[in-house]
Amino acid sequence: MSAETHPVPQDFRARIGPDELAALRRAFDADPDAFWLDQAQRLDWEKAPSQAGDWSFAEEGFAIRWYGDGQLNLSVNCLDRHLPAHGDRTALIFEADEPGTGRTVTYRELYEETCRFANLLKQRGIARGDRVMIYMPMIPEAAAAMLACARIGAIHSVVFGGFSPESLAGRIKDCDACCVITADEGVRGGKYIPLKRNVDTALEMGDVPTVIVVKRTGEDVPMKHGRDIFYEDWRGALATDCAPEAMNAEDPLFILYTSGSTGKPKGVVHTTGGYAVWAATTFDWIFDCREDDIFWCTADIGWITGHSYVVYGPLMNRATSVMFDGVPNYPDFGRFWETIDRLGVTIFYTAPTAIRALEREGDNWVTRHKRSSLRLLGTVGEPINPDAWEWYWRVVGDGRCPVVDTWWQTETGGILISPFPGATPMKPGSATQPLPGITAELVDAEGKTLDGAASGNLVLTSSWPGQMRTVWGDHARFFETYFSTYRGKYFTGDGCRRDEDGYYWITGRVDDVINVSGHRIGSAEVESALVSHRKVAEAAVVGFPHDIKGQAIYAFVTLNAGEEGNDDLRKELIQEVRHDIGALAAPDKIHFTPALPKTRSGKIMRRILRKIAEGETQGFGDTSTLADPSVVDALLTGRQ
Ligand code: 6R9
Repeated sequence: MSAETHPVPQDFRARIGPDELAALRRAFDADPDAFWLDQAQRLDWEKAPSQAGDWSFAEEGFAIRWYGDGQLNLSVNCLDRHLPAHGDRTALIFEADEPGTGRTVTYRELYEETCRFANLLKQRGIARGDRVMIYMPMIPEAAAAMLACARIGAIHSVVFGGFSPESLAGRIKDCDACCVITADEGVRGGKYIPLKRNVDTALEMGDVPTVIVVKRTGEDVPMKHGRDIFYEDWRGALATDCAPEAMNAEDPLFILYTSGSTGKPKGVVHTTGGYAVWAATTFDWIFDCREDDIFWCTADIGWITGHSYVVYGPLMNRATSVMFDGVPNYPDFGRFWETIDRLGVTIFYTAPTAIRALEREGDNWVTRHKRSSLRLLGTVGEPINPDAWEWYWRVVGDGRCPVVDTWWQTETGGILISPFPGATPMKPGSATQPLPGITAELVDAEGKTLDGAASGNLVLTSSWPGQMRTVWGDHARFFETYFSTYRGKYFTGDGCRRDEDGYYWITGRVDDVINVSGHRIGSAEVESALVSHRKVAEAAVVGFPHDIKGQAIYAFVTLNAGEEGNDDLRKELIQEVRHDIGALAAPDKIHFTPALPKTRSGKIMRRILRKIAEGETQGFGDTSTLADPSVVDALLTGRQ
């Protein structure tokens, strides 16, 4: 790992410099409650909170509460409060798949669209506390749909358009949703995605009373009478005002499903007040966004990054946010940089996997575009290797834009470890230091706290406003997943090294979550898709290093007696995973093996499988606990 330090570029001036950052840290240390109440003042509250956090990590059945006696509406904070002086300011720049075919939406227009949507939801009987699924492309109506839910107090759950009907159906069932908002089709990279048809397939497994369809391409799609309506058919008759619900700070705002080590995806629940404070605060601190900035986060709203840094964080801060409905390589590998020049993007936030994929295509795609508007770059989603960091810094940013490597999770609501662009010297590959208010620790396998320079597992010892509150419908699972490994501490699932300067270097997941192109895939989910094929007896799935994706999926599969493992079956199995989960979870390698390495008690030894997937031929550690040590030799000969 490179330990070279890059100072804050000389010409980069940010609101928060080293002194301001030090003052924030001091303020937190001196009086955490006052510090957190101070941050809450960024928002407009219907009823201002008098308390900050109220939480414990140690008790089962515990609750985490922030700003418990406060009341607010998040859509008001994103929209209404900006209207008197800034209604004509651009809120969203929609950048469609075909370059130059998008449009801009002002704060007033987004407010009106949100109110129309909210009124339509109300007309369909949807009320405070109801769950609404959003399965949409990256179009302004998707942001309006999220904000409309927030306005009436409905709980949204956005599902990425790349997930299969089966996945969508599972989520609808888990949170008992009463409405799906979708589009006729999506368009990405010139390809059409049959969103409405996917919804129809999902609803065959469990119906809902209302489906609202936004027309994106105008494709003729089947509509079920009484259930399905086109938004456009109603839009003209809907009022452009809608009184906001006063929500309690701890009322749920959204559920976002994410993969863990075990079982099916969990519904991560974020509540209104704390999430809003944290998304607004971190957006302001880390992106230093000002009046004349144009902010572009390339994430899809189906992920937490899209929630916090395409929609809520930027809008609460009255920023101009780009909503990109394309891919980095369409129409060519210069798409990002061409778009940056055309829109005048000043702050650009993307994923290491995209950076690596574009770096591979050569500097020309970048340097033929000016990029002179850029002043700040960011990354998120997975560890960035120092080489890719240097390329991003040197070629994309011409060595003048700070790079903020931001570590956080669906569960954390917003960024927790990151440089402040105007204050923190950068080390390529390190997310640098925890933000003010965040208390991180490294612990060893027994839970002992490690001091100074050390490697261990990353835990957080105190709560912050953006922390998830529960797993939807399963509070015991919340406790079990995050607080039972190290009693009294939140376990992130990530390994981490801290260097002699106190910089954090996240090394990746230490649990059975595989990070493919920044997307979390649970090995258990892929295994269950594979074993649902009638020829498969057992499957074990691990990650292995991949140049572009960071990690890719390696599946070990044993077949039922008499079945033969060949390329046709490999294709069928990949199809099975695409069907059950989505293309993003498709294994890169499928390794047929007569047996899996198991302990005498029947536990699969993934440690050995990981080594084999990584291409190692020896050094498997202690294999004496294996029920049948000869399995390892058989595995080595069959490697993919
Ligand atoms: C925001 C988001 C969370 C997991 C997390 C970690 C990895 C995210 C990272 C990073 C190293 C960074 N991760 N950012 N690893 N450096 N800057 O990605 O949320 O989809 O829930 O993934 O992603 O492993 O635990 P989510």
